[in-house]
Amino acid sequence: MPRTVFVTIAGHTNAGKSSLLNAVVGEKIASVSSKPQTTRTRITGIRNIDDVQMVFFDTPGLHKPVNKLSEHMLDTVKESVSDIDAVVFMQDCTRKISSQELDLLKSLNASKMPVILVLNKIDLLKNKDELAPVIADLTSKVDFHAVIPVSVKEDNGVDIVIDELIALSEESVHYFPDDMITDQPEKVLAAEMIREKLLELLSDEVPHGIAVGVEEMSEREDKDILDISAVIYCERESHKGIVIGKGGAMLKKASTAARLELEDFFQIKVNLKCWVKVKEDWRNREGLIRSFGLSDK
Ligand SMILES: Nc1nc2c(ncn2[C@@H]2O[C@H](COP(=O)(O)OP(=O)(O)OP(=O)(O)O)[C@@H](O)[C@H]2O)c(=O)[nH]1
Ligand SMILES: [Mg+2]
Repeated sequence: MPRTVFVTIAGHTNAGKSSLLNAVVGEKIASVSSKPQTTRTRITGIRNIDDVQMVFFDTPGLHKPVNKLSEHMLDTVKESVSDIDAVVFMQDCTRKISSQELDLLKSLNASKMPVILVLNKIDLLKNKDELAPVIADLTSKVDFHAVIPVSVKEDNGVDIVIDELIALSEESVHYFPDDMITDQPEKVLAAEMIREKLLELLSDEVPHGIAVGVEEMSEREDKDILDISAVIYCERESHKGIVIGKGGAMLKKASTAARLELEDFFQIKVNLKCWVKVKEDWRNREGLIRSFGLSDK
């Protein structure tokens, strides 16, 4: 009999949620960066193991809202933690839990949602004994269905998370074709790969004010080449100069890194062209947020 389990991955920004999604799906479908607020929308990842279809929703990280985009991101988290079978709450084991995170956990407890606490980044602990007080503190405040220390980076413990979720699966038809790994269209995947490179390469507030749109993506008829043209939007004229860099150096570095990843993902030679445009203060403009696919309201 087919079984399914729907799981939302939630937690503070930078905890490693998208890293976990990529690890469980076995392909890099979500952008990962050391900068906070990397994920902006809900990303679906699908993994099939024997008769069980596991559907994961990666969500934006919890943070203090700073603009309209932030508010949409936090709404996405709220909307993603109902009508599912379990929440994987991801916590960086080296940082303290905030009241915002505790509020979410308490509301999940109140709704009787099974919550699996995944304590990530245990590779950063000098001494594994440091985990016990962290677990004692969290379990005194919240009821967890299970507590699993992991290091996604070192692929340590991810299989235990999967086993725990399989145990929560229920008999039901599979909602997605068995060869599907994500609901993200190819243009969105490509745009996110470009944005990820800019997030890693740029510093300060510039990368957070970037949106990327892939305008064209087509395979040539006469050659095995995928042509991709993308527009990088930033919030200010001064940011445009930073994104392009001296003599175009920054843009070249980012687009080369993105091209290599695109070639690896799509398994074809890629010709990537990027333009940079300014959309003043777009993160506070509803129409622009919507046009970038970052809100459906
Ligand atoms: N040391 C260590 N770093 C990790 C581990 N897992 C993820 N990271 C790093 O943590 C950073 C954040 O990872 P993401 O997966 O983007 O985190 P996220 O929770 O999706 O972040 P947001 O989308 O901003 O909410 C990246 O630099 C990852 O490489 C881990 O197990 N150990
Ligand atoms: Mg993320």
